[in-house]
Amino acid sequence: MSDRRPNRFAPSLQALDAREVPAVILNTLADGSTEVFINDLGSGADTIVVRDFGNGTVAGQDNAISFSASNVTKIRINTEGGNDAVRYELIGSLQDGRQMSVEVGLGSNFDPTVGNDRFEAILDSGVTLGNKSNLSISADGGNGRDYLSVTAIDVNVRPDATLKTVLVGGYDDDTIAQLFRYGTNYGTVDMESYGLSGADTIRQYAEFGAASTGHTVQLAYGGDGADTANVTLIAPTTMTIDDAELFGDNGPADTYVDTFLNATPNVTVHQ
Ligand SMILES: [Ca+2]
Ligand SMILES: [Ca+2]
Ligand SMILES: [Ca+2]
Repeated sequence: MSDRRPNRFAPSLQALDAREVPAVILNTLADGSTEVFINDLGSGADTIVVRDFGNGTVAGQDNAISFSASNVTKIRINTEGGNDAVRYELIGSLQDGRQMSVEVGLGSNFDPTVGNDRFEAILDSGVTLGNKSNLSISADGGNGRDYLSVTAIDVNVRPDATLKTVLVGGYDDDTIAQLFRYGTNYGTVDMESYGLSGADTIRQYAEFGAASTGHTVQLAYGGDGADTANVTLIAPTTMTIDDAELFGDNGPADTYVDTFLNATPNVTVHQ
C-alpha cells in the first residue's frame, strides 16, 4: 500500500491545476465500524476503484492513492467537478448480517464545470448476499451527461437480505442501466432509476431465478425531457412484487418506449 498522502512539491507559483489533493479518510462510526470517505473536490477528472471483499474489508485506489480498510460498513465518495469515473465491485459474498452502504456523489446539479461522469457497480457473478445482509448502493450524477450502471448476474440474495440500488442521473441527458439476472432471490431486491432533467435513457432489467420466493421493487422515473425507458421484470409467481412502476413526467414532450417482454405485464406505466 502506498502512503495515504502523496509526496508533493510546494510550488512557489500558484498551481494552474485547480485540482485538490485527493483524500481517503477513514472515519469510525458510532457502532465502531469504519466509513471510507473519499473526498475529491475540485475540477479534476477523478478515477476511483473500490473492491469490496464482502467480509468488511475494502480496498481500492483513489487516483494514484491506494487504500484498504477493514470492518467497513459505509463507503462515501464525493467527486464533484470534472469527468469522474467511479467503480464499485463486490468481489466476495456479503457475509451473513453484514451491512454495506455505498453513496456516490459525482457532481452537483449546479456545478458550472458540468462533468460527464461514469459510475459502475458490479456484483461479481456467483457472489451471494448472505442471510440478513444489506447492500445499499446509491449514486447521483448531478450535472452533465452521466452513465450510471449496476450489474448483478448470477447473484443470489438469501432470506432477509436486501439489495437496494438507487441511481439518479440529475441534470442533462443521462444513461442509467440496471441489470439483475438469473440470481435467486429469497430476500428483497429494490432497483430504482431516476433520470430527472434531460432526455435520459433508462434500461432496467430484472429477471429472477425460478426458485425465487422473495420480494422486489422496480421503479423508474424519467423526469423532465424526452426520455426513453425500458423496464423489464421477469419474476416467478412465487415472488412478491411490492411495487413495479414506470413514470414519465408531466410534460407532453415525453416519448416512452416501454419494452415489456410478454412475461412481464407486471409493470404499471404512467406516462
Ligand atoms: Ca463530476
Ligand atoms: Ca446528469
Ligand atoms: Ca428526464
